[in-house]
Amino acid sequence: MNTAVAPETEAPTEVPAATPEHTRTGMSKASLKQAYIDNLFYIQGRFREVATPHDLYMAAAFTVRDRMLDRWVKSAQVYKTSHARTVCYLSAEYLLGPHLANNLVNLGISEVARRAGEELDLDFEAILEEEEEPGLGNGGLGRLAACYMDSLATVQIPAIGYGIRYEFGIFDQDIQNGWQVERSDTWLRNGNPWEIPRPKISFPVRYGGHTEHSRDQAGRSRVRWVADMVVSGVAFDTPVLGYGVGNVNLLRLWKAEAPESFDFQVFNVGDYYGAVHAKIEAETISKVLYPNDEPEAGKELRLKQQYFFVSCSIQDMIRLHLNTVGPLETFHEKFVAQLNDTHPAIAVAELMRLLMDDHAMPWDAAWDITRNTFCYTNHTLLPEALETWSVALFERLLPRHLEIIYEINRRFLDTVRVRYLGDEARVARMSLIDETGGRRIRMAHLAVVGSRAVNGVAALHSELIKTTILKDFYEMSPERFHNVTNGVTPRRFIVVSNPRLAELITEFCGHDRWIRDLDCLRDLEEHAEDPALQARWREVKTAAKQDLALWLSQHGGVVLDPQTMMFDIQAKRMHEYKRQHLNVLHIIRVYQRLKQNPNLGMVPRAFIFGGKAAPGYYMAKLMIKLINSVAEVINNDPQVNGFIRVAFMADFNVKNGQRLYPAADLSEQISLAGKEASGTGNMKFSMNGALTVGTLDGANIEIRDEVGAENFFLFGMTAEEVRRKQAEGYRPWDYYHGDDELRSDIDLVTSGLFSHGDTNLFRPLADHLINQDPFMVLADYRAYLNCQDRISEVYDRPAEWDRMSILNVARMGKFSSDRSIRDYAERIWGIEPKPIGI
Ligand code: NBG
Repeated sequence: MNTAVAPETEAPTEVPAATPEHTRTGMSKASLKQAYIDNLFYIQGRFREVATPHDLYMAAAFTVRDRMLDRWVKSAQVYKTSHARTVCYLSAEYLLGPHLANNLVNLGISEVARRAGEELDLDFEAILEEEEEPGLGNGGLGRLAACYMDSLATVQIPAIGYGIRYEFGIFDQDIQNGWQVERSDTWLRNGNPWEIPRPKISFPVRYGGHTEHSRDQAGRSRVRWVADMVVSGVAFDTPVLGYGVGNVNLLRLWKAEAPESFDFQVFNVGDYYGAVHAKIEAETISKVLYPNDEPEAGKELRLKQQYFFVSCSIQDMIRLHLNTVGPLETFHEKFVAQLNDTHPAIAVAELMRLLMDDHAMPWDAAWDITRNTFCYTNHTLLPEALETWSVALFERLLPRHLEIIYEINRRFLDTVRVRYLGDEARVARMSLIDETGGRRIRMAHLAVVGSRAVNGVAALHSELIKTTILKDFYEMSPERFHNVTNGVTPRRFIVVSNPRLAELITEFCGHDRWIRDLDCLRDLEEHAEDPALQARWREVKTAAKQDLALWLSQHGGVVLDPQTMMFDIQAKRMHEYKRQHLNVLHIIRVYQRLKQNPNLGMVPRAFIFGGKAAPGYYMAKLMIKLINSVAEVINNDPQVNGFIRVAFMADFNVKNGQRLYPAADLSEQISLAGKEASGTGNMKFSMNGALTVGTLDGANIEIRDEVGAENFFLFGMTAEEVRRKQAEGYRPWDYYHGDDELRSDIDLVTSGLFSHGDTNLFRPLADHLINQDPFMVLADYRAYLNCQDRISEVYDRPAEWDRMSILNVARMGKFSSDRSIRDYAERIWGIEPKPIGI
């Protein structure tokens, strides 16, 4: 139920307000102009004449933020006085993307602000470009958290997002000589106008030391943790406004600081540098985001980070609860805490510790509350991504938590033994401690045992969880397992990034109605065959392709023809399971065909890539080099470059993603079936009218179900076929020798053609494919090529392509993150919307 009014329709007009507006809250053009000039002067301390582009941006940001604060305070008041049940989203990552344009849309003042800007003679686009995005996440998981924050506010669910205020987010990627080069991301260097520091909201977080067990006067056993390091977590708050509503939720990120600026005891005996060192060590904790896909070594700091933000967040929740409704016995009625993957799983032990050690609650009562507070989302089946921590490290860093985990495990395994008499193999499999090899704590098991609900992120993935990694747990309590298919926010990924498409859709789907209820896109369906709509649809796509082509030519120098070329895009993290190399093999095949037959009539294509590789992931970095090397040869070969070109967009992030999604004709979603938990880029592309070439993996399956099999280019093995082939013993060698074209494509990679004669450079990649090929590129190669040929044929029939593209958009309603959040709220959290009007 949405009680709010449509923001753009109700947006303030230029009619003077009946009562004088406050410059900090007024929504008329006049108020916005005045506010902007005031902010430039009183906050940035600048006259217009000497203002830098950054000053101009800051003034715009503060003008928008002021208008959010008004609603924020109101939301907080309503939530507090009504004792609203609240969801706390615990996530180590938030890949937020730029705030300004999104907040303008959600406030409903994009247009009036643009006009105000024009009258002040400001370059609106340049101001938007000036914003440095907070890249506090690696990829899909972090971006999902950001989409969910937007939707929580929009569907009016009281929520707090808790995380870490990394000083350095995901690294910036440069391409030098075809290789990825990482640069540190200094996103805070010019200040962050969207956050409000809360120095008084701070909590101690302890590490190391030992525990002391005793009995209190009542004879109850008590534990005291004597730590040997304490840091302080300080809150930095960012308001998150919903679309067209008064609800503003809170994103609270923690920064690590030394508890006091000097340790005077140390200082007094003269160890000044030692004292400063302790401060530096404390601040290191929230310094930098860890890239994923990194080898395990030396990740002590990562565990420190996880515990740091979890401890601050749980202490904060307890404080909030005691300040309002109290008593702690009803904690789980006030809060539900969603664990975004296992990164915050230590929360289970931390809540137990706080309830028992600090608040003297007995085990059973504490466990009841804990078990009823947490829910866990799994985001991957890849074994190397399932977190475990060595017991030795835990013992050193979190000795009290290790005791609690042992006790949780002891009690849990007792129930397993009672249920499955004599099945010790099962007990070993389900244990929170992996005893094979060095002893390690299985964080996924901790998360499952400590949660009331467990979910995967797409239908297939949720099924696979039940039959593979969490099979034993599913057998024991099937009622706790759910699926919530991921979604993405249409505000950022259509309205902000593709305004032309948004305008066109609005003509057919009701003024702004579709932006809050994406199912309304269905109204497009009946017009899918209409040549007039198709023509306009094509114009919108071509204009977006022109924008991208222009941007790419200015940033990297590749020239693409948006009029004649199909834009075929694969943009996501670089990973072997995502199979960017399968895409490259197709490019090489087309290249060879063109070389053999220069008069080959073919649909011209621009192959566009974007994506970062983890700094320590050699094979992924080699794939980037290969793409750029193939690009160099093809783009400089006049025999083929009229038909095909290859571009690698450096530094794929949210901002750059917003340039790609609108411009794609074809979206590459070609992971090996069973490996991509969901994918969310697949949704962003499709929502912007790209057709998908994809495997039956993750959310691709559901996208295909929604848009119709005839509007989706499917190829490749199913997850079940993959499983069977692996069980039979997969031999990539046979494919290599059994297919002349495949062999010649792989051989070309190592021929030296793409590496200035160096036949060794790409050898590891080719050898790995021929001998191991863990992600079965060779097994799917032929099917992929055939599918690509079909795609070219259809692209040659514009009316057909346009119809399919319109139908893709029309049927994407399910993939709004608003739907995902409603699913969580109804089926998992049991939380009602708390509407706040404007
Ligand atoms: C990723 C999956 C994606 C999925 C996102 C969001 C991790 C651990 N998992 O397929 O690989 O879309 O999570 O759920 O980053």
